[in-house]
Amino acid sequence: MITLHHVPLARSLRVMWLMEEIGLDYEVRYYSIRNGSMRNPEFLALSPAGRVPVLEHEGEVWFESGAIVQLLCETYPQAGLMPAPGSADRARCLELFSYAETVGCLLENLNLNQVFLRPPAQPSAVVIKLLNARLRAALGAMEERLEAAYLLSSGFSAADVMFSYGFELARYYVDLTVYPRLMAYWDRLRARPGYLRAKARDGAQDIYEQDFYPVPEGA
Ligand SMILES: N[C@@H](CCC(=O)N[C@@H](CS)C(=O)NCC(=O)O)C(=O)O
Repeated sequence: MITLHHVPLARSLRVMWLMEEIGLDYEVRYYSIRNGSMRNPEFLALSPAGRVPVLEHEGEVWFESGAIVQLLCETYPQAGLMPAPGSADRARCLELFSYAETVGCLLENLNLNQVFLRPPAQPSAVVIKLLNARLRAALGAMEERLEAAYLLSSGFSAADVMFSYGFELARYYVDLTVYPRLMAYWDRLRARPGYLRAKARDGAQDIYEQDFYPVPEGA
């Protein structure tokens, strides 16, 4: 029995997509960041910081998307989605898991400043400008480094699932067309049947009300 605790378009989408790539059967419990459902005691007992994803997997409870993705890859090694310890791409894969969260933290802070904060807690235009520049630098560096069809030379992997999730949110803050190699790569990923099955179960996002959130004037 596998249950994913999920918010549409949140980092739990990484886990959902990975489970589709592996071919697992799972149930989904849906939450919203906006409606208080993530503050109920039952959920907080599973997730110490009240965040998604949480995965209940055969009687165990796992949180943190990177850890869950790694645990799933190790539990189902036949899927071949993560290089084994000692293999050539292992270091690159683990670096990318953490790099994905470097990008994730920038996006989370942009979300806080430009989506969730409301007056009188005015967001700082200078902080937004800085976060946006750091996000563009992190994506630009990957645009320069991307040389093959996927991030690892061994082919499609969990590193692609972890990292490319950032595009789902970055598109609200950055003109992604300035990264043509990354966008061709993302198009390749989004054509995968596993991704399409995950998006069909993702649900309607209620995080963003606008299609794009520019850096405020005067920053
Ligand atoms: N490092 C954690 C971050 C989890 C996280 O912050 N999830 C967000 C959604 S993407 C969340 O649950 N936010 C709810 C909140 O901040 O109240 C992971 O990768 O799982």
